[in-house]
Amino acid sequence: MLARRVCALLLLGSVTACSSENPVPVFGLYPQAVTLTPVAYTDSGSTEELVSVLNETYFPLVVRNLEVIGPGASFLTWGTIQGGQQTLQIRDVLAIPVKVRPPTDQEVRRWSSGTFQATMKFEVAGSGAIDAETQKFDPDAEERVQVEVPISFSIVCDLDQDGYDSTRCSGGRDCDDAQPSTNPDAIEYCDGVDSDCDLRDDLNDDCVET
Ligand SMILES: [Ca+2]
Ligand SMILES: [Ca+2]
Ligand SMILES: [Ca+2]
Repeated sequence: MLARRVCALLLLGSVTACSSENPVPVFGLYPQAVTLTPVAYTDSGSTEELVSVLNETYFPLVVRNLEVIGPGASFLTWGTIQGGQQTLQIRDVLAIPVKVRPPTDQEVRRWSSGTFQATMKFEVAGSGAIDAETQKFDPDAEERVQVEVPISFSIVCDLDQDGYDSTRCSGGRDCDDAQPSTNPDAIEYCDGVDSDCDLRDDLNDDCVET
């Protein structure tokens, strides 16, 4: 009975389908997956993205139990919910920012280029519902849904895109990651720099005239 009446009145939003077996509050969630801008080892962090919850129902919703988990979570910063939970009145929006934080020097030495995943999780609860049969508001009716928003981002250790990671990153062999003509497999031209990253300069490395 409870399942049917809640389902009947929450079919406004876009996130989760409602069935008689699994009634849930339905609301607007934007975006439903987040891809953050790539972060280089020299960056100060990624561009902030927002995960927004819009209350499209006819009654207040509560958002709570926010957490970010997964292998990439330690690189992320995100907005918190003041007091642990927030009530969204009708048409209210809760916007939760998320971004990749600036790396520490120690982390940069452990990084190599790669893609990381994390998941933002929170609960949305309907704090009341209108009975489909009686058309009366029932403040005691509460239905909950667990929301999971996938988050992905890349850490880039090859800024000049010559195929070799910077020596600042884990296992990196590119001694000048701003110059694609300098890398471990480059020709040692007589140009005044250690072109092939073997720590020998032109004079001591049989350089080739350009
Ligand atoms: Ca490189
Ligand atoms: Ca050279
Ligand atoms: Ca050299």
